[in-house]
Amino acid sequence: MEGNQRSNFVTSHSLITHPLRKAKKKTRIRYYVTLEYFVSQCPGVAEYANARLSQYQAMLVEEDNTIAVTDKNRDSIIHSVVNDSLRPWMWKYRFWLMCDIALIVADKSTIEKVQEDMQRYLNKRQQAVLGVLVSNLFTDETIPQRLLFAEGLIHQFRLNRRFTAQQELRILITANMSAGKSTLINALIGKQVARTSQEACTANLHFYLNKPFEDGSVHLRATQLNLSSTYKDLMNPRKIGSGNIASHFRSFVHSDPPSRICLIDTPGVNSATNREHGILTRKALIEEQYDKLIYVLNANQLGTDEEIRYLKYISEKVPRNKVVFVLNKLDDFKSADDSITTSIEGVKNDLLHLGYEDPIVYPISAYFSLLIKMKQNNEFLTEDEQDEYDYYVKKFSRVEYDLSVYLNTFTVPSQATEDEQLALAVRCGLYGLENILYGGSDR
Ligand SMILES: Nc1nc2c(ncn2[C@@H]2O[C@H](COP(=O)(O)OP(=O)(O)OP(=O)(O)O)[C@@H](O)[C@H]2O)c(=O)[nH]1
Ligand SMILES: [Mg+2]
Repeated sequence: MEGNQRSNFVTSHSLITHPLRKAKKKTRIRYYVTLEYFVSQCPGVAEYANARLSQYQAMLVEEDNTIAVTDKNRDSIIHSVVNDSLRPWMWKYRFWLMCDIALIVADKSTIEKVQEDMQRYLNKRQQAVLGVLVSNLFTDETIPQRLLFAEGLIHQFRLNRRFTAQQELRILITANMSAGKSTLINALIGKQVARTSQEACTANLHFYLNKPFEDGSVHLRATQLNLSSTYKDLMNPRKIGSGNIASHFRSFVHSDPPSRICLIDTPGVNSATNREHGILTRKALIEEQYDKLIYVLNANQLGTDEEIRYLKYISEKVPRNKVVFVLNKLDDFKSADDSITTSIEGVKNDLLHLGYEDPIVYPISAYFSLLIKMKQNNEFLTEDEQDEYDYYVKKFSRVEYDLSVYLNTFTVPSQATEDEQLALAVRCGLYGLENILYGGSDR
């Protein structure tokens, strides 16, 4: 996916509070027909615009209720929505319509072209006010009083615009099998979007992209575009292939606008039965573009030959300042048998031997991190997940499991005293990692 197509793929768009929901059925149908007409007139309207139109269609038109549009009646239908002299109280519709078109096509010159098309139906004074709306979409100034009735849609457009104007921060995640790469991706996103398993699991590259705000939908671009993919779709490797998945990332580190991020999940490199996994990931390390690489170490399997070999490979192939080392699964440690300090020091020692100067190792529990975010967002937890969550809350309240003490890269946010989930995110290592990845002072 390139350019515009990629930007459209990561835009958020919520129709839940759309003003037309309250309109009469006949009006909704006419509105949809008009929307479809203007969008279809745009050059290069692609799969994305059509997928969005289907969502509008689902909201506005009941299945058995479409009007046959002909060259004869089209103009009068458009007129009735854009400027109906018999129903002057409907003047707001053309503004909502313009916002909807802008949200779908996004591109400035295309929006201006639609504006020109629409002006044919308006007098000079009406044209001027429409112009105020269009220019308002492209600023961040206070919305004028007379356009406040379209505030929700204008706001969505502006958020998308500011979000997509940013450069994408690309982060590739790599490790041996089952270190918790996909779980860490779920933790960073705060949702179960990547498939995880105790067995060799991720078999392809998967690209997870942030969206500017939560609109409740996960976009999947595999062989086809799907703007409302389900959990079942996402867990089906055949459906995903080497796909792109876009969803709003729930993060403890906020910026305005939220960072435009792409997390690249890769297969584990040491599978003996699936040697192609290692080949694929090594190829991606060379060919993909990324700003940072997260190397995940499984704290339960440290210092194996396979680990040292892969660390050496990374140290030779990837610029050192790009690599962030994460020590995962620390929730599994038992304070009587295992020492977090010794494990971190052991990893640091290996890294020093490979030539990394003063390496930082981020200790974490990716699994608990995910549960924290799910809980924070009132998501359903299974009985097992709820039990594990309760157990980890207790465990991580103990002083020896406060993973934030191993880092001096950030200061604990003051809100953590009142916000239980934020405090837990700090203690389980998630906050420190998010901070260094996309909020930290080194960016
Ligand atoms: N206890 C614990 N288990 C974890 C953690 N992170 C991952 N796991 C478990 O480890 C197993 C492997 O996790 P995945 O996220 O699928 O690992 P992966 O690195 O993506 O594996 P591949 O894609 O096969 O290379 C799963 O059973 C996870 O539930 C963690 O922080 N704590
Ligand atoms: Mg995986």
